[in-house]
Amino acid sequence: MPRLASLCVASMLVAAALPGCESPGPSTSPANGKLEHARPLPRSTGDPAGSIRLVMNDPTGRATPVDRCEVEVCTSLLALIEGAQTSIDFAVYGVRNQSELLAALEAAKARGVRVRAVVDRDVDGDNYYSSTNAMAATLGQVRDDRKVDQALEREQKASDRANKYAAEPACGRPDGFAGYVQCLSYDLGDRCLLATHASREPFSASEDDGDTGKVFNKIMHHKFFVVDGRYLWTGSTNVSDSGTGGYNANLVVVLDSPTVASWYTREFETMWVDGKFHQRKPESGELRTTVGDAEVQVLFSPQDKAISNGVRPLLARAKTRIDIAVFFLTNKAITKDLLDAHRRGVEVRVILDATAATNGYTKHELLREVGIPVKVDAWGGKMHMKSAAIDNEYVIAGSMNWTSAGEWDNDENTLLIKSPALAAEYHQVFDQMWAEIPEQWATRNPDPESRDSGSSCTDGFDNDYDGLADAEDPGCGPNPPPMLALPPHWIVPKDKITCQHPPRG
Ligand SMILES: [Ca+2]
Ligand SMILES: [Ca+2]
Ligand SMILES: [Ca+2]
Repeated sequence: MPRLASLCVASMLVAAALPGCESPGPSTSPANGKLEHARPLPRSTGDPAGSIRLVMNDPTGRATPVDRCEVEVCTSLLALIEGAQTSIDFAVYGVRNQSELLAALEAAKARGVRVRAVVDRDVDGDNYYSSTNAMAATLGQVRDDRKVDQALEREQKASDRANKYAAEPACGRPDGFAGYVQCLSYDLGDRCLLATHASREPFSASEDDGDTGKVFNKIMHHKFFVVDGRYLWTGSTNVSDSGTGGYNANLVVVLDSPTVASWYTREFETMWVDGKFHQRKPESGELRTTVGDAEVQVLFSPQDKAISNGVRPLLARAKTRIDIAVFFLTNKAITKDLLDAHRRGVEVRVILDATAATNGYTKHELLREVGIPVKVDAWGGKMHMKSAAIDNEYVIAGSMNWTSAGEWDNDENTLLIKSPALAAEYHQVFDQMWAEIPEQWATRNPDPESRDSGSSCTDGFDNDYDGLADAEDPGCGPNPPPMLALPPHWIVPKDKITCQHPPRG
């Protein structure tokens, strides 16, 4: 069987015709041209007796990542694992130094609970987090996306995608930035906001999810657990010393809902049983239900296009306020939605991660330029919430960074929750975090590994991913270097019907 499987993968073009080989992609229905899901959805009329809880971790005052399970983003998960009776299915990016959770999973398995897991691997089989291999060895039944990554890498090499990034940009390349150039133009009514964004390094092709792109890796980036087919723990929190350990700002959603749990089981089995990840997954169809007093919609990435079909329509409809707490703010279309919301009088606020605020594609300075308040976090950990609340009515939560990779490539889940009670809770925690970040970081950007950023010089962690941690990082030295400039933007009067860059040269 392994030999046949590798033959199937190796000969993508003829695989569908070989006996015993599955078609490499999802099937297409001739009737409507849409991708059919291999796994039917169970019928449901909603879960009026169900419940949803938000847990938000404010990292203020935490000194280092820890191998302990003491904050609620972790204890909420530990309780579910300890209470499991029949099954635990979980999909996580990886695992690092969370021995209490791992011991609880082992104990569940030992008492007869069926434990199955999915993790990320790159084309070389490596995982970002150091304890992932130990967990896989201990639990068994752990599968990953490596084969699909390898197949997608071959396809990408065969395509002309590389040429796109080598091509000369339509606008001027900013000095000192070697990467793919975005020529950005936004309509401000009587004026135009123009920008040329690019990464410093030549090979960061676009809005990356933090991976350097050295090894091909589409990321299995979920962080969810389904317990006994009824309880769901999900959100932005990685199972790591900085995630469930409590060092980063994260958000967890805990549901008691057989309906929503069944959608996540279906997504899990698409990966674990069918071996489909990323572009191989079929569309989910409409996933909406009621859980208690809340209305819940779920979109899985990449098949459900969660930014275009989920996040953006909510931002476009916002009437009074939008509070966003995210890691990356690089998405061009979301930036347009926020500029438009500001123009129609919506109060928009953003809290952004300090490392992501140094990214050549970050859009937060564009928002500041028109008067949208953006604060950059100044604690040692990351702003990792990937979330928002809108109009005291909606909460957006999940694993997805609001980036192209989050929408189009990675395996992710996004929940849109209509619940005035939960939205009020979110706005309140947001207010608190907002007040805790010093006012100077509403106009300037803190160095993420320096005395600007809380415990970053003593946390044992390389906060800005430059290979140098704590005292080794120049930001923590006696003469910290100035922050590198971001690519330029400027405002011009609008003299045409639409805003556009002047022709080059
Ligand atoms: Ca992968
Ligand atoms: Ca560093
Ligand atoms: Ca550090």
